Amino acid sequence: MNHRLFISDLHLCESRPAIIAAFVQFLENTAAHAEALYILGDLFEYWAGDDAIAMGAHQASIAALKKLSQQGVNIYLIHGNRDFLLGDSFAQHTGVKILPDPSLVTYDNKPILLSHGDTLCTDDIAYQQFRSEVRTEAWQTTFLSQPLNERVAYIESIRAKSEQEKSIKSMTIMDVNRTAVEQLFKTHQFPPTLIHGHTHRPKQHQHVVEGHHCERWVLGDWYDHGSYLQLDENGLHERTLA
Ligand code: LP5
Ligand code: MN
Repeated sequence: MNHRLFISDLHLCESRPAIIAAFVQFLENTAAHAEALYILGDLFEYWAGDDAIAMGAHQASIAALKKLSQQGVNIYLIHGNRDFLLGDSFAQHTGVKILPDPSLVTYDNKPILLSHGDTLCTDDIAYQQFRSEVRTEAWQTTFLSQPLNERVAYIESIRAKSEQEKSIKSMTIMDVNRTAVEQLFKTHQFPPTLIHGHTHRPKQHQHVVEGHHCERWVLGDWYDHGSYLQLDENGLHERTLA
């Protein structure tokens, strides 16, 4: 069976050229041999709108995504809290298919639930309030009607505010809430596997939800090195890039 790959939280930005190079290499050397690549959010440090494609800051990554999809690899993306403005133009330009959060897919006749993971951090009340505001169509239409440089400046100010607030939030508040995770498993008829990112705390967790054994795999970020999960006929495997 053809294998599939899962990544998240790369936070690609011009100031970290090594990670951009690692991502391009990963697409060319690793993802090119897969049947599908799932990007579970926060591919970019931030995405201010699809008109950023023309600005060229992410030229190498975008070209590599386009090449990979043209080679026949299915690329799927779930929005992260940093790049939820990735839209139809980005999808058309790259061939990436944007999936809703959460999405249920099947592999080897088994369901696998995919999410960015931020919706599970329900103890982070300030973040959830911020999230529900910026995810409305009205807010996004107003935001996207501003010039790109103003949007970028606004995002920089939110980033500063977010970093300041994160420094005083506990690690527990910023992790997923167990009840929210169990509710998600229940809503989707207890799939044996959930894969998500966002917390940057790569680990495999076991949950028993109403008697059902459910595994939760948390993806790692790409700050120090790249990492991904590979799914094949033998199950999920953690892989690290040199
Ligand atoms: O991303 P990460 O892991 O560092 O932190 C997240 C939460 N923070 C965010 C904010 C993003 O990092 C920055 C914005 C991304 C760009 C989006 C592009 C679209 C435009 C949006 C512009 C409004 O998501 C952080 C969580 C953390 O994950 C762990 O789960 O805690 O949440 C926060 O820290 C949010 C604060 O608690 C609330 C922020 C309120 C901002 C209020 C606006 C103030 C206006 C000031 C500017 C004039
Ligand atoms: Mn995130």
